[in-house]
Parts: sequence; structure tokens; C-alpha cells
Amino acid sequence: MADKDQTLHYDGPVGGWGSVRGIVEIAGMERPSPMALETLYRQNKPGGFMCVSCAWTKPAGHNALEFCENGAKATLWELTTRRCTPDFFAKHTVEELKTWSDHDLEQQGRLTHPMRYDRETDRYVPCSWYEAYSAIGQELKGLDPKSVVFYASGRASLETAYCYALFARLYGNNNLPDSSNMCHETTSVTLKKVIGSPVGTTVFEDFSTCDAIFFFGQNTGSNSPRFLHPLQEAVRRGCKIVTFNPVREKGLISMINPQSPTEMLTGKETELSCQYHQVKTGGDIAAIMGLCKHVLAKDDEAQARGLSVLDRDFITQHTDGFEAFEQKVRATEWDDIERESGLTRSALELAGQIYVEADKTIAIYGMGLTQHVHGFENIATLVNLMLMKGNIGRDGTGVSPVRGHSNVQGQRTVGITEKPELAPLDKLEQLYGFTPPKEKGVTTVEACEGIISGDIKAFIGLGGNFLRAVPEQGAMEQAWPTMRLTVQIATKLNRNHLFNGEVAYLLPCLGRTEEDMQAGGPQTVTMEDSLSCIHGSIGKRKPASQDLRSELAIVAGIAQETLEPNPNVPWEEWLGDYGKVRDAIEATYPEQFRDFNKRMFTPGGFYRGNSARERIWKTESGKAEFTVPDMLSAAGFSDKAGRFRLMTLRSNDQFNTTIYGYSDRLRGVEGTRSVLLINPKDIEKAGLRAGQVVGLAADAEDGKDRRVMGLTVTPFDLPDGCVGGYYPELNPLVPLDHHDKHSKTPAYKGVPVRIIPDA
Ligand SMILES: Nc1nc2c(c(=O)[nH]1)N[C@H]1C(S)=C(S)[C@@H](COP(=O)(O)OP(=O)(O)OC[C@H]3O[C@@H](n4cnc5c(=O)[nH]c(N)nc54)[C@H](O)[C@@H]3O)O[C@H]1N2
Ligand SMILES: Nc1nc2c(c(=O)[nH]1)N[C@H]1C(S)=C(S)[C@@H](COP(=O)(O)OP(=O)(O)OC[C@H]3O[C@@H](n4cnc5c(=O)[nH]c(N)nc54)[C@H](O)[C@@H]3O)O[C@H]1N2
Ligand SMILES: [Mo]
Repeated sequence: MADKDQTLHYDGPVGGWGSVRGIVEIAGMERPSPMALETLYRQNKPGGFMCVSCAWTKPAGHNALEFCENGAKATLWELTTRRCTPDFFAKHTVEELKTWSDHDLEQQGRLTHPMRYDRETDRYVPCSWYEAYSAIGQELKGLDPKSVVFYASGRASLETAYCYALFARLYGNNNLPDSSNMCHETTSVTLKKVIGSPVGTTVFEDFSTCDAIFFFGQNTGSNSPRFLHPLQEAVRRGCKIVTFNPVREKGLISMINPQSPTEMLTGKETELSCQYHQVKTGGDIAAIMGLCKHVLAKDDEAQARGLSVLDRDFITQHTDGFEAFEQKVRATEWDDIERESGLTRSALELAGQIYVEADKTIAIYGMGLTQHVHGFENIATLVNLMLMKGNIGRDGTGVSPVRGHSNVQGQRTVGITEKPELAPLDKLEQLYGFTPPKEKGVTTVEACEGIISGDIKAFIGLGGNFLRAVPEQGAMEQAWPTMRLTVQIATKLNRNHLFNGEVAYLLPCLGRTEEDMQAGGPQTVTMEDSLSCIHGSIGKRKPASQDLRSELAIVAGIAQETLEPNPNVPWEEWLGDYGKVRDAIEATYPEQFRDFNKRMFTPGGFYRGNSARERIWKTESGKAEFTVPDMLSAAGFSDKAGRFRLMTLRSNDQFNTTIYGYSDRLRGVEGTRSVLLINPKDIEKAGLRAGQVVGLAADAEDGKDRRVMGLTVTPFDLPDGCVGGYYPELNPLVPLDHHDKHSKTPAYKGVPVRIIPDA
């Protein structure tokens, strides 16, 4: 029998008292500083600061409290009164800290001093900022620029991101991978190819006029909860939501708005999805082909009556490749679609009918589509579906990837990219009088390959927990210390900081909620949300320690010690007044950042524009492109006896590798993260029993030994042959070469595994 404590079956809606309790619990654990609540009130509002959690948009007509359970957790996490000081590091060797959990490491609180790793004593020891900058500069000067990686996790502001990318190029490389390479890179590559714009085309107002919203593999309730409000409003005015997800995620089933006193008191919940399809992991291409088949069938019927379901004018005028795609859809058999999607023809026809009847449809997606070997085809097939009825570039429509980190999209916008063709190199040359490197830089996966092979000799991390977030953890942890230089700019201690190159520094920075005082006074920073709106953000809290520096100061500090002086790159002036960095961003991207300083506090942000939304297609053909998928499964491997498809999931109680606690309230998994979620039929078939402890081994063709032990078999409602567990604990199972073929985004949602005894 399942241990009740381990699988509490939570049947309530998302939001409601559960989410308030979530905030209160985290507030208890983090011991936030006084005035933390005042800070929460200012979250996501003009003149306030932008949430450090997800990238969901910050609407102009904001709620009294424009934050959610998880945004509050992220803010309180930053405002903790706990401090991870030099005393702490004096007490613990790094080897000892490796035995601690991710949760316990971050629970030590905010880093307070710049630290250098001392190999002899295996401890971090305090150092001065000057020592750190000059030692790092010396090292960088001695290295071949090709062997240095400048990683960014998607939080740093547009100002810091711009400076960081410029620094890397002045230094001599495009080695600027970021967390996006593990996340929505599939989006950037696919959407750029098929509609000519690397980001989503929907804007906030579209949610008030659309007739249907199709959701693929995005877990709104946990990962972008403020998005539930416009969804709730859409449903109330009659919009239909159809969801495709192997997991029945509570957030997409129903919600109670925790900010509505009446809903809280009456417990009245809104049903969100009118149809919920538990597609097989990796089964979306097949499912979407099924929807397309239904659209064509209905169009054939309509044609007989002189009507049309397809938007033929749009297809003729704006798209390329429809005939080939149409042929492929007609030639695809329902039997194959049913087998690969795990859904029945009649279920797909029901979903397809909503699409046929809706005049305006928005398609939403997340990691369930991007993190597969054929992630490109997942997204491209979804775009095909949208193009059939002209659902791109018209009010109330669009394809809308939901981004992760709060400024991950923006970092790409202002130059953090390993793809030189995406950076305005000519402009940089003209503005700063140097020859920017033209050679392609490394993606996250290529950076890992380089670290393992020894080609990469230095790693600078602007935030994040790279080593914990990437695939192939075993080999990566072994290879990491062979690097010459590792530098981590961070707010809290994490597992990556326990693996160090020969020369290693841990540099603590200000968080976004904190006052950033520079020579020219307190500074403002900006970010871009998931719907391409740019917002200003002012931190007002007293910094966690007087020895912290802003991220921009740290980047400028290292850059100045590394590069020859260049009168066109006035680091000191920029540092004294971030407005001047914004002027530089405007000079580099005049169209998108016109009047940047004037517009940054526009309520709701200012929209940076999107050509595809205007039906201007910056693609090879000059049109929106239908593509023909060569496969129906995105998994990229065949099924066989004993092999399962593993999805690595986020719980409601984590932000990426930051583990707030052990309560995945919305899925009813409590008290542990070491679980193997698997359906009761598969438990029986595999001869297991609920509560038994097992291990997982990667079932990759290369035969390498990759395993994670100590997982409790936990009955869970999943499609046959699909199992789930938590990221990042299961990352050692993901082979490095298991990634989307086009973008190299790791296929974290479709890992072939076998269940092994826990011996
Ligand atoms: N609280 C909180 N918020 C976050 C984060 C966090 O960790 N915690 N992380 C942030 C970041 S960086 C990101 S990128 C986003 C991530 O947000 P999401 O895009 O929602 O990513 P995940 O939670 O990894 O998985 C999304 C969903 O995909 C489903 N899924 C898995 N495989 C498949 C499949 O093959 N097909 C389909 N249709 N669905 C599938 C899973 O069941 C899950 O519901 O959230 C951001 N916001
Ligand atoms: N198996 C599996 N692996 C995955 C995923 C998955 O779904 N499954 N998802 C992938 C995705 S979508 C992403 S985005 C990556 C995330 O990868 P990363 O972005 O590299 O990881 P995070 O966990 O977000 O980074 C957390 C750390 O950031 C630091 N930090 C927090 N706030 C700040 C700040 O304001 N400034 C600075 N400088 N540092 C700060 C803290 O030290 C904290 O420990 O993981 C990827 N890995
Ligand atoms: Mo992400």
C-alpha cells in the first residue's frame, strides 16, 4: 500500500488557503527581515521592483498584491535574515559541505563577503574585492579567449546583461551560453526559423479576446501562478482551455484566487480546462497532427458546402509549404497517432473541434515541448496548427511560450547569445571601435563537452547553479576541478560552489530587492517579461551585507582588470549611472529601445515589438513556414520492454535548483523529493510495490553507467510507460548528447530509463 504520508492526494484547487499557507511556512523558515511585507506590496508594480521568480508579465491594471505564492517565496528567500559569513566557511570544509542537501546549503542564507577558495585547507577564505578582480583579470589575460565561458542564469538585469555580453566580446569570444540553452532555446531556434521572430507573438490584451487557449506542457499553477488570473477571467467570459499534459496538474484544472476574499471564504473555484488530455510524454507531435487531421476533415466538409475552416487567404498570402504539410497530415494514419500520443481519435477530435470552432486561438507551451530530442518538431508542428487558421499576427491569437527566469528573454535581447548572427556585431564595432569575434560561441551543452574534454579552462557564472542544472552530472563534477579558473557571482551558496577550479572565487552580489547605491545615487534596473514588455525595477531594501556589490559593479570590476582601456567603453561612468548603460542599449538597438530611459516606468511595461505579430516574416522564404515533421514521437528513442520515459519535473516548492521545502502540495507529494512517480499498472507489471525503494539507471545506447538510487515507488496518475521524478536530483541520469537536435536544449522531459534494485 502507498504510504499515506508520501502521497497525500490533494484534491483542492490551486490558490486558496493552501497557497497562503505556503507563503506563511516559507516566511517562518526564511525568517525574513522586518518590512518584508512592505516589500511584497511593491512587487511587480511601477515604481516597485520586478519579481525575481518567473517571467510572467506585470500587467498595467495590477492587483492590490501583484504577487503569487511562489513570487512571495522567491522574495522572502532573498530577504532572509540568515547570513552565510566567513565564519561559516571557516567551520566547514568544502568536502564536508558536499554531503549537505541543496536545501541545507541555500538555507545558510545570503553570502556576505567575497571569498577565495583555498585548496590547501579545502576552505573558502575571505578576500578583498580588489584582490578578486585583479587575480581574475590576471588569469583571463593569460588564457586563450576560446577556452573561457561566460555563463548567465536568466536573472541579471538588461543593464548587467548588456555589459556582460560586451565584456565577453571585447575579451574575444561569443561563449555566452545562458540558462535559456537548457530551457527555451528550442523556442528561439524554432520560432526564428518558422515565423522569423525568436519570441512569442501574444500580448496581454490577447487573453481578453481569445476564444480558445491550447496548453502544452506548461505548469501554470506552480511556475507562473499570476498567469492564472487572466486565465480565470478568460474562462469566465466563455473562453475554452484545452490542456495536453501527461500529469493532471492542479493549476490547470481549477483555481481559487487567493486575492479574492469572497472566493477564499466561499471556496468557490473556477474550472480552468474544459478538456484535459494526458498525452504520453513526447507524444505531442502525434497529438497535434491529430488535431490538424480533424481540421482538414472539417474543412473538407465545409468545402462541400462552399465554406472554409482553413484561413485560405492567410495561407496563400503569408505562408510557405502548406501543400507538403497537408499531404503529410492526410497520409498520417489515426492508428499511428493514437499509439504515439497515447490518446484516442475521439478525444483528439473533441479537442480539434474546439480549435475548429474558435475564431481566435492562443497556443501556450513550456518545458513539456522544448525539452525533448525532437523539441523543434514539437513547436514547429504547433505553429503549423496555428497557421492553418491564421492564428498568428491577429488580435486574440498567437503562439506564446512561457519563459522561465525573470529576465531570461531580455538577456538574449541585449546580446547574451552564443550565436553571433543574433548579436548586432556591426553596431558594436561602430560604437566601441573594436572587431567583435565572429566565430560561433558554445551553447550550454557544448560548454559541458568542452569542460569534460579539457578544452574549456575557465568558467565565469553570472548567477545560477550550472553544475546542478546541466545533464551528465557525474562526469561534469569530475571534470570541473580540472579547470584553471572558476568564478561564481551569487546570492546564496549552492552545490556548484563546492566544485572549484585551481583558482576559484565566490563573489556575493546584491539581490533585486536591495538598494543599489552608486556614485550617481540609487540605481534602477530593467527586465523584459515573457510577453516582450520592458519594466524598470527599484530595489529599496538595505543590502544583506555592506560588502556586497551589484552584479554590474562586479562585471565592470573584472572587465577593467582584464581588458585594455578603451575610451569608448566608460565602465566607471556606466557604473555611476545605469541610465548611461540604457543609453548605450538604445544606441545599439534603436528600434526596440527608443526613449528607453523615459519609457521604463510605463505601467505594464513598454512593448518592444515583434515583427511576426505584424505579419512581417523575417524567415528565409519571407513567409511563415509550414514544416513537415519526419516523426510522430518527440522522444527520439524507441520503446522496449523495461524501458520507461522519464520526465524530470519541478515541484511547487522549488525554484529550479533552489529547494524551498519538501511539499509538492499541488501534486500531493509530501515530505520527500526522492520519489519515482509511476502509475499503478506499471508498478504491478514491473513486479514492484508502492513504497519500495528502487534506483533508476539511464537506458541510453552508449551503455554508460548513470544511476540515481534511493527513490520511493510512488503511485501516480501517469500514462503507461511514463515515469516522473524531480529535477535536479535526477540530472545524473541525463546523457549529455540527449538533446534537441536543432537547438541542443537537453531533453530533460524524455529520458530513457530502467528501474533497478536499490542495492
Ligand atoms: N515556482 C517556480 N516557478 C518557476 C520555476 C521553478 O522552478 N519554480 N522555474 C522557472 C523556469 S527557469 C522555467 S523554464 C519555467 C518552467 O515552467 P514549465 O514550462 O511549466 O516547466 P516544468 O515544470 O519543467 O514542466 C512543465 C510541464 O510539462 C509537462 N510535461 C512533461 N513532459 C511533457 C510532454 O512530453 N508533453 C507535454 N504536453 N507535457 C509534458 C509536465 O507534466 C509539467 O506540467 O518556470 C519558471 N518558474
Ligand atoms: N533535469 C532537469 N534539468 C533542468 C531543467 C529541468 O526541467 N529538468 N530545467 C532547466 C532550466 S529550464 C533552467 S532555466 C536551468 C536553471 O539553471 P540556473 O539558472 O543555472 O539555476 P538556478 O537554480 O536558477 O540558480 C540558482 C542560484 O542562483 C543564484 N542567484 C539567485 N538569485 C540571484 C541573483 O539575483 N543574482 C545572482 N548573481 N545569483 C543569484 C543563487 O546562488 C542560487 O543558488 O536548469 C535546467 N535544468
Ligand atoms: Mo528555465
